[in-house]
Amino acid sequence: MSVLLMLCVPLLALATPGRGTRRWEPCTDLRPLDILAEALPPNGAAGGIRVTQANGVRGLQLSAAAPHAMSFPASRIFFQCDLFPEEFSIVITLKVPNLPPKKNEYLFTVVTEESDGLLLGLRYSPTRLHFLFLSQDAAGAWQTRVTFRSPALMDNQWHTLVLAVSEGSFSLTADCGVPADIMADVPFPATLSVRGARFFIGSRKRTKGLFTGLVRQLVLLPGSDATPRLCPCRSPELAVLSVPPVLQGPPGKPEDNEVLKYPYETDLKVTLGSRPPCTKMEDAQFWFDASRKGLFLCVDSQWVSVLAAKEKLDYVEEHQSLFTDSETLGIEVFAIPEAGLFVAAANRKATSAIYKWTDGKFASYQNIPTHQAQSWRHFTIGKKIFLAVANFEPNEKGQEFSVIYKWSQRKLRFTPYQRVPTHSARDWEAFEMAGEHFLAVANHREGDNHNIDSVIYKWNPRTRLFEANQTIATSGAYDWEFFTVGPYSFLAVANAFNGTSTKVHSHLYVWLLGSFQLFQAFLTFGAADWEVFHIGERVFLAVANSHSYDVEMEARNDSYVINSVIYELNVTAQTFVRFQEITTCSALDWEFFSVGEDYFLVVANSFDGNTFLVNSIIYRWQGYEGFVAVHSLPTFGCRDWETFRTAAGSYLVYSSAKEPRSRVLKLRTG
Ligand SMILES: [Ca+2]
Ligand SMILES: [Ca+2]
Ligand SMILES: [Ca+2]
Repeated sequence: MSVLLMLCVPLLALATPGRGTRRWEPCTDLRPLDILAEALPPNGAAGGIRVTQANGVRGLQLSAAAPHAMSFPASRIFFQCDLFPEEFSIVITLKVPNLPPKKNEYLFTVVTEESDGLLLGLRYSPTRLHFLFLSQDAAGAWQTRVTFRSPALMDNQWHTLVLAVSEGSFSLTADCGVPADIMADVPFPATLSVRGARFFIGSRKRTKGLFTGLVRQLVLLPGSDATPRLCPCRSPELAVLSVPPVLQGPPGKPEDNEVLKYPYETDLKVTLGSRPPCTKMEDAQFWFDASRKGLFLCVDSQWVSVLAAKEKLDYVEEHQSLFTDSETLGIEVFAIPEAGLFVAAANRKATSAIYKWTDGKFASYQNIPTHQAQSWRHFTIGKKIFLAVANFEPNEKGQEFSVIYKWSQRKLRFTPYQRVPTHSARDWEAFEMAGEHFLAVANHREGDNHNIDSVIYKWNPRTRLFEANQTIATSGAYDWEFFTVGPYSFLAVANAFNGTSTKVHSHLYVWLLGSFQLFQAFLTFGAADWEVFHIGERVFLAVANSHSYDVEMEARNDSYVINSVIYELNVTAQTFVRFQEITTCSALDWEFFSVGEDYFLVVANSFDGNTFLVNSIIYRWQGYEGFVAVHSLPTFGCRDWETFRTAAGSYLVYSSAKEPRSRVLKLRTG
């Protein structure tokens, strides 16, 4: 692989599954996969599964259930292909029974349906913990066993174990303690197929070896070690990566699951109202904070949140999971008079989709063939309504172009209007100056060359087509942003990469004497987005820095966690000056919005160097203090934020470049 491509991979990992680059295709989602939740029968149809409470914490008691009751086909989570990840971790929270020393019980297994062969599994005995897997060599298939001396689990308490596997290295951590590491002669196989296999929770498909304790958490995290996500932790024996809702909720609300009714082991004490005392007396008691929809557990004289996910939805609430055909890069929300409100999603695969707001949700409206679409831009010229897509890849015939679509009043659909030759287009910006209409395209690269021209097109009212008007040299251009200040028109470009470094200047141009001329240069780091906004008389320009990389420097793991910068226009000095720096995790978008009299910025944090599961942050304008973080939202490969308003309220929507699901969030106001 050329040096150039190696450089491109980290930078473009999220936004561009680029051609020619080596790409690892995971078979599953790369986020924590809640195996326990997956196995729970949706309607509690299977008998014998009981939710039981022990030491004030809920778990599942499976020993009265048939092994099949807690199983599901592997294909449900291995939906892309069927290879078990070579590197992964398993998190399990359990309360083990008192067993005689030689008795063994299965915590979980993956078993082939046909031959009943065990592909992998975890087996517990009072003295040992065995991780079993099938390995193959020239001589045939072998069951391999990696054995840990059992951590002291038989104390009638809950414990959380993390087993992290990476080829020949196996590591077991109990309650965030010191890990026990084993280097095995036989590595975990790189190509363990789970085709036609099932996951069994608490069994090996048979009644023999059924787990008779309680299990509260069982999560598979493909691709990485979960320990740094869980530890350190205030109550490490209950460290949470993902726990099924039925084991979280406040009592009396068994999540509409009629069959899962529970004979409680102990009385569950839940206090309502404002923060009650939490001392030794209240240990292991719950407090349900109705105003914040949070459930807290009194542990060691401190209230510990046990419903963290819901508690975070205080500021915004999830409104819709918008499942898309493939991962989504840019999104564009727009309204068409008399037709309604729409969102256009730029999808990674062969088609992109437009959704219409129908009965308070986005519903599928139109599919449009695109070529690794990066973004959409809606604009109007007189009564004409357009939507332009930036295509990153050539079509099947090798022709590379982006397309402007026009809304047909007759068909109530967008139809192709004009093709424009582009080079790995990232973004379109539409704007109007003195009654004339312009479109600027961000050409990212041509082949391996990132230092190419981006083009500004002008609408010719006579031919009714866009024609090239000016070219501007750019370096891995990612985004254009147009704005005006008084009589002046500005156009900013985000330059992301020059072939050797992401540390390049992004430029701001001003319209003078019939063309855009350089106004100011900003040093940026893999700049992916410019966002302009006004607060009162003040004008701000925020850049999203996605990656710090230089061919001269070693690629450092933390180079995604860098500062993005907000600049403010100093009118006297006629220049933008640094106003505030905010640490971001491979930021790809800023979105400014206001609610009532408050101003907000939300950032799309996409990657921290290890995982795409990072929090995106909402900042509130606090005048003198600048922007202050007020809310963090767990997002996965977050790519683009948009805001919109309907009669029912204000919403945020964000796309994920890593899973085929965008999310619509409703802002809680008042
Ligand atoms: Ca733009
Ligand atoms: Ca933006
Ligand atoms: Ca945006």
